[in-house]
Amino acid sequence: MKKILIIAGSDSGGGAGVQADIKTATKHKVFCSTIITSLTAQNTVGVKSIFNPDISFLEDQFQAVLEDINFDATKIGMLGNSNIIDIVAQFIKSQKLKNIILDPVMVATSGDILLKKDSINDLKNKLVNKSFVITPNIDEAEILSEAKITNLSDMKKSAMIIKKFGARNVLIKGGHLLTKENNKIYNLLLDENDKFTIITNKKIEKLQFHGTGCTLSTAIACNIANNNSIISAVRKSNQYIAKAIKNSQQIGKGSRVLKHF
Ligand code: PXL
Repeated sequence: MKKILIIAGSDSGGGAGVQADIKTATKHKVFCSTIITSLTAQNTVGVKSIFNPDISFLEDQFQAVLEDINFDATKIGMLGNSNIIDIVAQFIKSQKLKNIILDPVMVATSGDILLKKDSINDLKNKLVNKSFVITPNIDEAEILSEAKITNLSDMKKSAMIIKKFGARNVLIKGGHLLTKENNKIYNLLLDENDKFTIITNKKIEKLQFHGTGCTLSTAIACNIANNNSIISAVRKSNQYIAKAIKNSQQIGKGSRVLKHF
């Protein structure tokens, strides 16, 4: 059985974060251990409050899991602040964690802040260079590359800038970009051979989904753990998320949740 390590925040509502990650890994028949960086009191409408456990408890989680288990890939989601980023970067280095899938989570679908603004540079300097693939959405790509994105050509430029920070592969998710063909979403992969691949999805208008970024990055981690190439891992994960979105449901008063299984 393949094993992945998930380093991410908890979403009490169950739609995103570690809860979405575990469902995704289970559906992929991959075992996952979880290091919880942050606890959010949240539902499908929004985040009420955020509690970050002590840094020493974060270290204990890393030590407990890593002295016992070897992982085929690691997915990183919500980190919260610079202290957490530091510890994650230290453990990646000291434990030689490989196949890092970095979802640079900054803001929730509801608009709530999940990474402090002043920590973005630390994310950029300490984790992007350790990642096998980074998976920003349009807003995150704009922030990381400090460049506005209004079309596919801008997405390519932004991906090249982010790759220069040291990520081996960059996947920019185009869901938040309005294209001329309004029914299409362009996802852009810039791979380790500097080749661009565009993977399209059908745009589902006027609906908001919760947990898509978490789900996609964990699906990629599972597919990489299963020895897929980056292009194949992204394509398969894209098919998985398209189906989970197609079958999504309104379970509360806010965003729809994905059907992971
Ligand atoms: O989708 C980003 C995300 C990541 N992690 C946690 C979240 C969310 C979005 O709400 O709650 C814990």
